[in-house]
Amino acid sequence: MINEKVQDVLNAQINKEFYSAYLYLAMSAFFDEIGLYGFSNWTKVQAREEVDHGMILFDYIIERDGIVNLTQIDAPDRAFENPLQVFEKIYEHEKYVTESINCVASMSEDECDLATRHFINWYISEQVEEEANALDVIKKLKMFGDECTSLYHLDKEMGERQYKAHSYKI
Ligand code: OFO
Repeated sequence: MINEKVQDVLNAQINKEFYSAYLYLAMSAFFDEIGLYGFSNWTKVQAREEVDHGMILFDYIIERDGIVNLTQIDAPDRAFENPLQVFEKIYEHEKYVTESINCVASMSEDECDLATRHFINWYISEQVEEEANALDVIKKLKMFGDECTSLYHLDKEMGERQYKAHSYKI
């Protein structure tokens, strides 16, 4: 049986992961609108990964004989301007998600729920990667400035990202 306070933060985290999927999908639509189809692919693949993140939490709560509580997902802000601004938003968002995951880790420690503390390590590592990915694109975009050829090549590279289902078994 899962600790109730831990269950609450895990349920809140499910909502944040599905919101992340919504946010990345909105970004993908924006990139399609401006003709950056590689960036659109990258953010669409990321949206699918975010759904996986939510589903892993969902399955974990069930496995621990807990109660899944799905709550309303907010509409994402669609005020996108250009690739750099979008990736800065991604970086800020992922830092927020990292903080939220850290809160799940400390709550599970406080409540002596060591299974969840162990489970959440996968998310802690995943967040290091998510922040690093966003930062990597930001650095490139800043370096390119208004240089269209480099942006064109980066768009091609972003188009190669492929979805791989994420799974986790404690
Ligand atoms: Fe689920 O990591 Fe991004 O938001």
